[in-house]
Amino acid sequence: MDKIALITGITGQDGAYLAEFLLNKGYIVHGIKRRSSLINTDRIDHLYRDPHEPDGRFFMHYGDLTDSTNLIRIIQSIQPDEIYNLAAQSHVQVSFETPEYTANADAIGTLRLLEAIRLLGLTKKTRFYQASTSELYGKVQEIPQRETTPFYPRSPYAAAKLYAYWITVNYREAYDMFACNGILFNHESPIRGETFVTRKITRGVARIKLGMQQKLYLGNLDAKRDWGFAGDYVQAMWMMLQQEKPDDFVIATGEAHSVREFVEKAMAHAGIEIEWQGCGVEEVGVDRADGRVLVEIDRRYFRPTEVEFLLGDPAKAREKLGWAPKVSFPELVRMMVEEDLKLAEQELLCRNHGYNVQVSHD
Ligand code: NDP
Ligand code: GDR
Repeated sequence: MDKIALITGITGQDGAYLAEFLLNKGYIVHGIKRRSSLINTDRIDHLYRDPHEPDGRFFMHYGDLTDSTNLIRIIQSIQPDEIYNLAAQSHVQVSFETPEYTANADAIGTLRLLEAIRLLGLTKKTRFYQASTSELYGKVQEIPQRETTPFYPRSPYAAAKLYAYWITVNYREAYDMFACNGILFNHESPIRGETFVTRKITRGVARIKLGMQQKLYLGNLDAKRDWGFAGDYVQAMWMMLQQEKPDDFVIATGEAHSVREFVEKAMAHAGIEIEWQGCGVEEVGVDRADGRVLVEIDRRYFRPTEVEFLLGDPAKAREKLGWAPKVSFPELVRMMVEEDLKLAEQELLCRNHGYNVQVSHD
């Protein structure tokens, strides 16, 4: 019998990569998507087949992590072998503006899924993956961060994910469930949400290069992150659920770079060399060739409490799962810039023919 997986957050970056990965492994994949006034399935449309065709292996269900009865009904009808809980209000800065909703979806949403598994008598059948995060480490306690590093969340998002982390551990211990936390460090791709810093930069660089945008406005350039490629990271999620025993794993590259370095590399891939002038919020990134200001600081993008430095130690994942990242930092930046250059060219073409393309204002 083919395995059945349920992915929450299937319309997001990781959901799209994971769905493709599992379909290629022969799984039947079900996903939960939210109702929205505009179509929100761009990232997975290429996987979707007309439901009228026979032998469908990919199914979508309307649902929401804030709606218990909906989750229970979906899980009851699917009887999944594996659930990947990727759905979340995943933007750290937005969580300061919507803390209650973030807690509801990210913390209690996880509890709702675990309870659904328990209520439906699926604790022995259904394996559970929780999308935990390096944001749990927050204020630096130890470098690099590993599974044993103490947590110190620095945002409503991270505090909600802390609850989700521990409730997953608790259900594993209390009910003997196969439930795992993947403590994933930042992972990016050409389909990364446009308001996360990497994609904002690569998209901005591409548009500056093609003369469609003057400047890039950013916040803290000195924050450091351990950035990997999302395609590599979804494989680790699956590997965790194939182990003999459930456990928690850090997934990271073991290499950290600053936002500033990301900007420099992305610009360089587009053939622009920048130098930094001034300091603090007055600092600017200037095109060496013609002195144009291409990067400016905007206070709006500073967070009330910042996470300055995340660097993961993936040794346990390497040893126990046999997992290692394949895409390096320069390859990741290049891949994202190249894809955004292609998109910007398409957008320019549309614009020149009188069509408007939707853009983010963050
Ligand atoms: P995205 O923001 O790209 O995707 C989030 C997904 O969750 C979307 O499909 C979104 O739907 C859905 N969603 C949001 N709220 C709800 C809700 N209330 N009910 C149902 N679905 C909802 O995130 P990523 O793919 O980048 O991340 C996946 C998970 O991994 C998240 O939980 C994130 O917090 C976590 N994580 C991500 C890391 C990263 O670097 N990417 C690192 C560590 C953890 P819609 O499309 O309709 O908005
Ligand atoms: P993060 O990702 O908060 O690490 O959460 P994000 O890309 O939003 O920020 C990374 C760092 O860049 C700094 N920064 C900016 N960030 C944004 N978004 N926009 C800016 O203009 C900007 N300028 C500087 C930030 O201050 C921060 O230090 C991501 C999400 O995917 C979470 O869901 C996930 O849990 C963690 O990664 C691991």
